[in-house]
Amino acid sequence: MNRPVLEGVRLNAPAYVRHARLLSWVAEMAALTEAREVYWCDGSQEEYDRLCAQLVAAGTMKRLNPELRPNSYLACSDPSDVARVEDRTYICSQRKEDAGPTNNWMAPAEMRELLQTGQKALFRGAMRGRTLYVVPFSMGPIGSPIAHIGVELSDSPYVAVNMKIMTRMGRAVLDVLGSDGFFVPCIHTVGAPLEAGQKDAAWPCNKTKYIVHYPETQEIWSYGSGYGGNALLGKKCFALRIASTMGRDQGWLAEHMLILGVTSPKGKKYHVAAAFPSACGKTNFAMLIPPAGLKGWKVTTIGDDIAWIKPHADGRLYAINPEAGYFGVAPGTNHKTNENCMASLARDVIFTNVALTDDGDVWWEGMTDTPPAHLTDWQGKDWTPGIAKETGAKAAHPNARFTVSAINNPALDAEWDNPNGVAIDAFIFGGRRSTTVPLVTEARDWTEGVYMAATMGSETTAAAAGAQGVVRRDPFAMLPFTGYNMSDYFQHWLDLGAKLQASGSTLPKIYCVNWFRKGADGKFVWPGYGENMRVLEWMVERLEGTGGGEEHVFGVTPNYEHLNWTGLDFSRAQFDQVTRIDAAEWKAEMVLHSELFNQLSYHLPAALQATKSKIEARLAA
Ligand code: SAT
Ligand code: MN
Repeated sequence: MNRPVLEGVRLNAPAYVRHARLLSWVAEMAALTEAREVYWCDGSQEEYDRLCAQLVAAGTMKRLNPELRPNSYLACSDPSDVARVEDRTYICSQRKEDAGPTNNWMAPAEMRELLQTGQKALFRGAMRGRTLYVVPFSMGPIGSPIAHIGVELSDSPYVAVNMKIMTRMGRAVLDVLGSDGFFVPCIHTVGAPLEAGQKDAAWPCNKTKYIVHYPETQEIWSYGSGYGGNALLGKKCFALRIASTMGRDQGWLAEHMLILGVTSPKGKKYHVAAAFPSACGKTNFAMLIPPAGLKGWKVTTIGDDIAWIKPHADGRLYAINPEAGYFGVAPGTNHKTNENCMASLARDVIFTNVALTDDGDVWWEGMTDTPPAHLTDWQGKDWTPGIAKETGAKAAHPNARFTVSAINNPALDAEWDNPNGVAIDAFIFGGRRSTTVPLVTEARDWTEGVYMAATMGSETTAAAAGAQGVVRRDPFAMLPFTGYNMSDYFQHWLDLGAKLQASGSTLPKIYCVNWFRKGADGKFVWPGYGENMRVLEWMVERLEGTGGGEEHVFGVTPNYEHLNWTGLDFSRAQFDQVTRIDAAEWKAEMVLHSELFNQLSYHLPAALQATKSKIEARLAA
């Protein structure tokens, strides 16, 4: 085979790389970005340790005290680069209508000119003075019929080590890829070329940022950020935005969902996939420990953020977690809210933007009731409870994260790595709403469930740059992640349901939940966390046909008697606070549904309009 040669740069491809298109693409990108050298990641532990040591030497990461937090690191980002940048995220389809009104769009040719082909294209020379890391990764168990392969080229070693934890990464992937397998090319640069003699920043990045997807050619181009979903391109960019378009074309679903196993005291196991927006407790729900009063129930984790779901020959929907690790929100995580998560974080973790204790461990808001007397905050400044009281300064950034392998999780489901996935029995959709939306509602049918998911609203969080706590519509918790027209995405869900139903299979039940209703005192009424098991138990009873419920304007909700209250002091009045359906609130809510449907009028499925009219008629009656 002819191996491409670059002028001045050796491609350095190991002999096991046999894929001609991959080799020529790497050569082309190395030439465009003028990378100093090319390094192919093999995914070994030795490589991970070496790159981490290099990041420590460069000042990007600190090694934590090995006695307190073995094999763990703290990275602190540039204060301007702390979350996903939705306003800099683009879907560049040929037709604007195919990106739809919820995505930023630019014509592919125009975007390519800006990033790639123009005289002043941003990627030209963007990696000067840096190493280009070739990161081959599999989303899903290597070789699984539900999995897909990507290759990320990045000038960030921080990205390379995070990808090692978050995906199945390295040589084994190239072995599956062979000489002509399909992969999604993902190119990422922090956009901070180094001139000869220039000292590097601890967290290089660029004020200008572009997170770009070309759905038709299935490419990802990311410029200027080193953080999270902007830079770890297997996650939101591939596993949601590009994969959702693959799913539309191939008849499957790529969803912003955790997957959990729930086993009843009788030993019967169900699988639930649940969609919540970023930073609304997906990781906590996926690792839930049932309260003492609900003895015999067990929850196990398959995934905490993303589900790829494909119809199986048996007529059911099977899901895999395409990821191999968790990139979760640290603040608020503690032994009470998520014991399994705390255990997962005992070792082998990369923390980003949490605070450093004086003895070389980590701390974040909510980890302990009493904060340490002194910390170094995520920006490297002195922090004390006194300073915090005076200035409101947070020790950890609200979107501080941990990166940790799934195998550290004591509640990991035995099937988590099963290449065939697990059969889904129920879907849950949930937003963060202080008012209006009841604790739990069951959809009467698939269409009503799709309507609930499509019209879901949620208060914004620190996971995305911008204002926080504002209610916005977040259909299917996919607003920032659907790689095509949102109305076409709704239609895809309806079509898939109709197809499965026509084949005679029982569709998963669909539920809408809200853990976040607040009382007049501004405090959450529902205790949440492990107590959410009570709602899960009710769902399982509904699946088994034994659970009670009462029909109302938009679905079925349990009465106080229908939930198991053993071991929890939760009064009828409190239950009423979290389940009450207030007609005036719902009339106002329906106005917001109308606004959404107006925005999405192009290709909006008629079945959803019809469902809306029915709800409005019931509300008016
Ligand atoms: O930064 S990420 O996009 O990976 C996290 C999130 O927003 O869910
Ligand atoms: Mn997420």
